[in-house]
Amino acid sequence: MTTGTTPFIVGITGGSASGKTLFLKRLLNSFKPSEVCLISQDNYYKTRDHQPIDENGVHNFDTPFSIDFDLYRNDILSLREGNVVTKQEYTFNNPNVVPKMLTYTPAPIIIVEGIFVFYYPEVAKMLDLKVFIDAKEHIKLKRRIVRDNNERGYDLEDVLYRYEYHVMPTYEKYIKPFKGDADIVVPNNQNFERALEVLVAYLKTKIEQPQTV
Ligand code: UZR
Ligand code: MG
Repeated sequence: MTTGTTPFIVGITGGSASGKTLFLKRLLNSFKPSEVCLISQDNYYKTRDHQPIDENGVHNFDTPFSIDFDLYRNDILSLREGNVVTKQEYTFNNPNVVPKMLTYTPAPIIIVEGIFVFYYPEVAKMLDLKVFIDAKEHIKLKRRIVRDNNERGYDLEDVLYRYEYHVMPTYEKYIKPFKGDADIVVPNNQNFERALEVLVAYLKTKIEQPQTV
């Protein structure tokens, strides 16, 4: 399919549990489904047997090697070229969740979200706008404990170990250094309402005046 216009690509990153998913859920609610397509890096984790293992024998999902980056980049490119892309959902190894098939449909706005989207140069260079969601460490940890227990079925000991040995070092090494590349930094310690309003208004202008190829 050729649309004659090229989509506007927004990259959204930030530390784990900074509020990316919630921010995006709210953002998507402000558009028609045909206007925005979200392609999340979370669905591109390699299977458990291909994950790096740390010195204590625990799987480390927090390295850029944990992601099938080639597939992620190719799917973004394909979507940008106007193709429909399908992908099986990643369920975070939660045995209580049956994976769904996801369909990504080309749209004037494509949102690329995940902890490494500014880090991977081939993804970063495709981004027309870079947004960094920022939150204090203790707030991210609090959110992560609640989320990992409710949505991903992990116990507290597991969450605290991963946070200290995988999540925090990854934030320092692969996420925080790219904060300076962001066009917009959204502080999300309490709420992001105003920032969301500003971003939605800006993105609406991109739908009204699509970029020509
Ligand atoms: P967000 N992750 C899991 O918890 N389980 C998996 O099977 C795969 C990934 C976590 C990952 C990372 N690390 O911190 C987080 N760990 O998902 C990224 N441990 O997702 O940005 O939504 O927090
Ligand atoms: Mg998320």
